[in-house]
Parts: sequence; structure tokens; C-alpha cells
Amino acid sequence: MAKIKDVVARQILDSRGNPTVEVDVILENGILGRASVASGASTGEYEVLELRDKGKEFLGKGVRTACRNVNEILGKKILGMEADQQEKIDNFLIELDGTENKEKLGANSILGISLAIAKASAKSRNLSLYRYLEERDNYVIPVPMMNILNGGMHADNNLDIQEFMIVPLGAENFASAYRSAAETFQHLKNILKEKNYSTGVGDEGGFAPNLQNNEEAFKLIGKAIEKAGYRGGSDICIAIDTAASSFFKDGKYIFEGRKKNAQEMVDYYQEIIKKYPIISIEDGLAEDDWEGWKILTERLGEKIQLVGDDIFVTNPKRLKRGIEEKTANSILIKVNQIGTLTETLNTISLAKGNDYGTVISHRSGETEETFIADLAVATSAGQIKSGSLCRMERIAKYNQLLRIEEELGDKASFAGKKPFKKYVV
Ligand code: 2PG
Ligand code: MG
Repeated sequence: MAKIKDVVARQILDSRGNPTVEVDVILENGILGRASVASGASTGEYEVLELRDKGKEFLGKGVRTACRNVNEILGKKILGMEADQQEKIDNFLIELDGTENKEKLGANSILGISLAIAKASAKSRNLSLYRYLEERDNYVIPVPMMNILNGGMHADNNLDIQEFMIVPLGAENFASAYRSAAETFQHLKNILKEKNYSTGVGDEGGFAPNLQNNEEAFKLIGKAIEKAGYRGGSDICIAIDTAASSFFKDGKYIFEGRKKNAQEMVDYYQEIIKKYPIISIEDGLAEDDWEGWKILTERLGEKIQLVGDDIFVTNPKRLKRGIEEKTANSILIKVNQIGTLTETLNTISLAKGNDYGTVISHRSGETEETFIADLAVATSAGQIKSGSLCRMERIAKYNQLLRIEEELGDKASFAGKKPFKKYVV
């Protein structure tokens, strides 16, 4: 296997026009692995630290220090190491930082290296990334959750719920799932136009109109599914990410202009899941509201998928607590919440070993990086969310899944309804 010869970081821009880190890892055999790091807006309080310069440039959002940490510290220390020793290198990077939340050198610098090493190593062995990450006979292509209406912190509209996603779980393969979702997206655009609603898009490429209330979103999406010729509930279902931490203030949820407690939020969810084909709710309650999450899971945990994002932050310690306290039944996986590939893989294994669902996720600030598509296939995660059906940084991941499905042929099976079969919808 080839040794690491050079590590170079640079500051690039992400899909929101903010700086982020890109890392090149060059091996002795001349192979180059390049990876860039995504960035969130509704960031969980317990995520590892994304190092920003806080200086004059880019309104404080520059990442020159993180890049310098790669170029002058971290990168230098791993020169000469075998590139396929992912775990060893990741652990070494963690040690070099030495803090619990990677605040000394920055999780964005560490993650950039971690991902670029894996890509260089895969290329060096002439393997597709997913196959390099995990060699299997058969692979599962994840069912996508596609965010076609944006609200919350991802749009300047009046919707409290951050993401309204369609889940084309009834399709027989990814290609037809992709098609049915794209058609639904275009029909939704026409429906919005007819109603004189805005068709401008939010951070993740979903439409971002002002609506009468959150419930109207479900009605419009239901109509779009029908217009596209699909059946809501069997061909295409709905998933939401409430991102409730973003409107949790002084122990109350400020939802649709009223203060609600956790019970009342759960009442709301119970009502909407009766009326609309919703199969998954992410961050239905806030990151510190463990008591509330217990109620949510008790009342709805057998009916639908409850995904923990801000509450777990891809962190095995927080997930362990969740497993012990029966909190949620699924976890959102974001590589930059924890900061290395190895830790991400460990969290996925912990979730799977405890029968928790796994949803591999992008961030609202993205790049052309498609690592998460391969990661979802390699780990048989079963689900992925990468935003809407427009905007290249979102589509890039779905297009990569299309290529992987094609490359695998009959060695690929589409997850479809399988991740949801344990729920009584
Ligand atoms: C989320 C993510 C991705 P952000 O809350 O799940 O959709 O948003 O990257 O802004 O945290
Ligand atoms: Mg979320």
C-alpha cells in the first residue's frame, strides 16, 4: 500500500457562499484523494467544533486557521504513514488534537484529512469508494429522503418545520425512485405557481414559500404526489425534520406562534401522522429534552421512525444514553458532527447493533463532495438525505447513487420499504 507523501488544505466556498476546508492527500505513487467538508446551519450544541477564524475576512467565517492546522501541523505528522490505515491515522489525529470536541485544531481540519485519506486509498487500490470502505457480495442502495419544501433556519419563510421530505420507498430501484421524486418536485412547482406562491428555493434546494401553516405543506405535497401519478403512502411517503432545538426557548416550543410543551408537540405529531402518510420525524423535540423524547418515543416509537439528529450528534456516548433510555429509534449520521470517518463508522455499528435505523445525511451548507453516497452504500445504512431535486450540491450525491446502482447491477438491492417495515404506519 502507498504511503502519504503530501497533505494540502485550501479554503474553498460552500453552497451558501461561506468558506470551508478542502484537503488533498497525495500518495507516494502519485495518487491524489480530495475531500471537502460540509457545514450546518441548525447545528447541534453537542457537535464537535468547526473552527472559524472570526476575523475580518468572510464576516468571521474564514477557515484559514483550520487549513493552516492541516498544512503545518496535522498533515506533516502523518507523512509516511500507510494510507489504508484509516483507523490508526484517525486515532492519531484525534490524539494530536487532544480535546473532547476537537476544539484545538478544529474538526473541519481533521475531517478533511480523514475523508481525503479514504478517497486516496480507494483510488490507489483501484476500487470504488464504497467497495474500499466495505467489501461485500451484495450492497443496499439507500432510500432517499428528499427535502422539497424548506423552512426553519434554511429559509426566510414562515414554516417552523425545517424540512418536508418525500421518500419514494415504493420504487423497485433507485433510478425509478429518483424519477418519481423528480416528477413530484416539478409538479409541486406547478402547484405553487398556480397558487401564486413563491417558487424560490431554500438552502437545501426545496421550495420556500410562505404558507398558511405547516399543515398546508403536507396538503401541497400530497397533491404533487397525486398529480405526478403516484400513490401517497405506498409509492411515496413523507418525512419531516422539525429541527425542534431551533425553536425551543425557556423550556417551551414556540410553534406556529404558540408556546407548546413536549406533550403538546407529540399531540400535534400524532394528529398529522393520522392524516398524512408521514413515516419519519427527525428532531421532533429539542437536543436537551430527554424527558420529552421519552414521551415521544413511548407514544409514537412503534408507529413511525423517530430520528435523533441534534440529540445524538453522531456521538456514540449520546447514542448509548439514547439506547439505554429508549430515546428515538433511529439516528441521523453526519460525518462532521463527530469529525472522523472511523468514529462515524463506529457510531453506525453501535446503532445497527441496537436495532436503530441509520440515515446518512448531508449538511445545509454543502460542496460537490459525494462521500456520503458511498458511505451510505458501504454501511448498508438503508436511508440517505441529501436535500432536494435541484441544486447541484444536493443532486451530486443522488447522481452518485445512480452510478453505484448501475455499476453494481444485480449485486445491488434498493432499500425501498425495508427500513420502515417494523413500524405500523
Ligand atoms: C439537519 C441538517 C441537514 P443543518 O438538521 O438535519 O438537513 O441541517 O446542516 O443546517 O444542521
Ligand atoms: Mg436535522
